[in-house]
Amino acid sequence: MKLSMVVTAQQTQFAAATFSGDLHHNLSVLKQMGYTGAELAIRDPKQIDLPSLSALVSELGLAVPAIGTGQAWNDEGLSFTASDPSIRQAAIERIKSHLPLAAHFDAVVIIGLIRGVLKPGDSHEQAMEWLRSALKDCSQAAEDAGVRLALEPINRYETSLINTVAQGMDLIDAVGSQNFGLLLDTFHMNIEEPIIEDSLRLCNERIFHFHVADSNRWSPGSGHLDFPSILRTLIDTGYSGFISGEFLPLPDVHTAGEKNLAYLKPILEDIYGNLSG
Ligand code: LER
Ligand code: MN
Repeated sequence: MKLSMVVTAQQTQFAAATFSGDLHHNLSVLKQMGYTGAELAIRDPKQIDLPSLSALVSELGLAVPAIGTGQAWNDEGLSFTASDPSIRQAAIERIKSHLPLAAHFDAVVIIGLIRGVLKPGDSHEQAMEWLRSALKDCSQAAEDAGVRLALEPINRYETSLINTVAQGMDLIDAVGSQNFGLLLDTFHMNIEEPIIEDSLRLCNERIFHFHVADSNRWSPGSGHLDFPSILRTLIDTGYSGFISGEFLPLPDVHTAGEKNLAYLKPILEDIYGNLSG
């Protein structure tokens, strides 16, 4: 079963970076729990020793389905839509610098908050133009590297740039690359999408990656989201990638990770059992 969790490879201020701290320890714990993948949040690939990371991941037999890049915004302020062109360019170069790592692991590269956050008075139209241009540039490089990019619609309290799946689909049309799709996150969808299942169907084969958290951003099963229905719809779209846990480490990281697995496994077994039966 393709279940993963977000693990941060470098220290960050992001609250829902579920596992942070010693990477070797965290990946081992994840494996022991029964996860088969680790989504790695990496602020700067330059500071990652690929041979040792690769050896660690293969020793544990874990897949790396996705690489999160949002820490470059959170911790360094890099953004595709900053008014300073040198910051925009640095953000583009940072995303491109993830491509060799992503190609190595066959992971998608996540475009989260590196798209930027508008300040009061900034022009939304101008920001969207910079965003489209950055994404075209990065998608071309991603195509050349054989890597897929997944932009995550993020709720309105974190950014005003691409909150919904429909806005994400418009961006996909504008960017015009087969290698550019979306990462959908049930926490954000619960805030922004009128009917989560309809939005999953709208995105369909452009769902490149999937984050799960419940309505309160605790692990699935802790809030009011209808995961049996959401996951059935997701799998009906043909999605065969990882279902990646990105939730608050509450009441503690271990309990949250165990609860996620214990809650999702029977739901997925039921869905897959019905598909094959
Ligand atoms: C990252 O995947 C995410 O969901 C955002 O909330 C980051 O700010
Ligand atoms: Mn997310």
